[in-house]
Amino acid sequence: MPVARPESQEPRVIAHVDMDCFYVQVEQRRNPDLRGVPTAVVQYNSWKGGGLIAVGYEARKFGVKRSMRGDEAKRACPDIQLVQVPVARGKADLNLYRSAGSEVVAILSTKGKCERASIDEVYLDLTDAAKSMLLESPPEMLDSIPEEALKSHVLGLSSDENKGEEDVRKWLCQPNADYQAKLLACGTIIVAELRVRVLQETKFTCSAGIAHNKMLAKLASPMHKPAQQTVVPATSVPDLLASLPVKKMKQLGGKLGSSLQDDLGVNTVGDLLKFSEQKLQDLYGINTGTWLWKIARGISGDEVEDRLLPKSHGCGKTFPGPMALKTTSSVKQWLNQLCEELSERIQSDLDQNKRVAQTLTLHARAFKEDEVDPLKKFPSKSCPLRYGTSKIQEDAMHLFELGLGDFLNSKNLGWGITSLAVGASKIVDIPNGTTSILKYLTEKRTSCNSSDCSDALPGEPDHATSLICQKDADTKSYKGHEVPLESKVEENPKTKAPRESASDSKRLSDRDANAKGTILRYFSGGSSSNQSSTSKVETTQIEEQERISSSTASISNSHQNLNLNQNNNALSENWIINIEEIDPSVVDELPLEIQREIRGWIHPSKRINTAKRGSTIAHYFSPARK
Ligand code: TTP
Ligand code: CA
Ligand code: CA
Repeated sequence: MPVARPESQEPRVIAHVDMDCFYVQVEQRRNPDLRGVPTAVVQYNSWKGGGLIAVGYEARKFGVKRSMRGDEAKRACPDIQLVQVPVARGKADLNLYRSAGSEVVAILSTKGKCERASIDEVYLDLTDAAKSMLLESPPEMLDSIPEEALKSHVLGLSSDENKGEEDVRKWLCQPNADYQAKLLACGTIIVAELRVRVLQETKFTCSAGIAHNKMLAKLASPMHKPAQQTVVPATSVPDLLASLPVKKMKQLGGKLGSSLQDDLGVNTVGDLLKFSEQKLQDLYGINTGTWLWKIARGISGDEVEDRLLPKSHGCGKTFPGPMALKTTSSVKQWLNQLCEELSERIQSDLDQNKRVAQTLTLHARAFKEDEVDPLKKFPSKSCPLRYGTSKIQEDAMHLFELGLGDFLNSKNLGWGITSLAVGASKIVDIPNGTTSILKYLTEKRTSCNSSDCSDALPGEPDHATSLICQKDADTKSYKGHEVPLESKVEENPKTKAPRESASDSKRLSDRDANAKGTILRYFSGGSSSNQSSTSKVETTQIEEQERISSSTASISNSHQNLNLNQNNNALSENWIINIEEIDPSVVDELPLEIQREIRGWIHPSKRINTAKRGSTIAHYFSPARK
């Protein structure tokens, strides 16, 4: 259930930055012939041309949407170029996109606290940068306001096309504005400059929302896409929320939002203003009641976390229709592939960032030839993570067998697996200065006693302690693990922004950037000379369409801690997954049906309605309300 965090007394400036049609832009940078050409990226499973996972803006003009398959997209836009996601080990390999996202994060994180919220988006806390700018070079003192800042959409300003930039200039430089508004004006300029830098250094465009808190910034960033930014002055918040459907608000997409609509007749977030805090608390409990009362007023205390690296790693694969896995040997074969990738990723996280993952989790979707309980879910299972591919493979298979045993309830029934995923979570930093992981573990081990162990497991564990306790609890322990024992510790990973592919990203020449003027012009330009070139993707592989189960999560999302272990067994005893530890940024990488289940736990509303994802929130705000 949502909880209102105490909001800061000091005004803050927060930005939410989201890349435009991200995978398409990455492919267009790789192959410049695709620039300006209608393009989409398709899934690896290519039944009917493959499901579209990213659609470029040129293709959107033809009505191409993410919900389509390649064949349908070709009918809507015959010239569309379909690029298949890179493939490794028989499944999509997203490393290219992850690295491209890291390049952007490396630039954005130079101006303030930066939280990587997904593969293509971040939150920035620009409060300090805005304060410095206000002291040193406030907008009214600047020789010239950057053109990109003048292109901002400021909610509440008149939408007269001809006077747009002039109005924004006046808003940015208003001498009588209060301190909060002045900081927001500085934030607007800082974000515009960052977006220009991102374009120059990576060739990617992005869109942004700038506001006084995360909630409002996130609502604003998709309002003017692609390659534009939207600002929410405090005075515009009531109008913005008055017309925002409750279901569009984070955490109101599920049962809570339905109850507001059905039981209270609340259709927009602004409609909540009719109810007192007391009334909302009586109806929904103290925490949720207060949270609802606050969001109706645009108040949110959520902080931008200082996090450039993911909180967990995951990889998975779907086996739709006739491809379902029906033998343990076929499951083992695929689990081995998934574990190999997971192992590589946690190993590289260890090598590059000096971070250790502590929990291994197995998720699966399954069916069985049992009419009695057809809706029963395959239980997710977790255990301590042991480094080394073969150990991860062995443990994942063991978890699968445990899950299958529970799923079948000891009955000898036929079964099939339609998706499999493995995850590594509870990732902790190895302290600075540690030169040997083995030494670190040994030192910690001596300070651990049995009472630490039992205390650490159920709640929010002391990570360092629980790492050892878990190893002790696991009879196989870390002895002989394949973590490189002498890891070099160079610097704090938090300050070490990954920039893997920066070298590939030749700088956009000044001539290009200047000629285009603003980012938007750069984006909408581009050659169309290559429209007739052939599709880059083979679409012959026929597969049954993935069926996404809409059934509810097997584990109630009302519990903060999801005890994924219902049985007493050696490996998964007492293992608890905290939903806070599932990184939303990696959920995209899991099979769709598992994504849906996990999203149900994290944010009941997130991406439930993918059919409308191509549209912006902007159309909910009529011009009169601006
Ligand atoms: P989004 O930010 O949702 O979309 P987008 O960047 O393609 O387009 P927009 O300009 O509207 O923001 O997702 C980022 C990337 O994540 C997207 O390019 C592809 C990937 N993705 C999936 O693989 N599956 C999904 O269901 C979604 C929503 C995204
Ligand atoms: Ca995006
Ligand atoms: Ca996004």
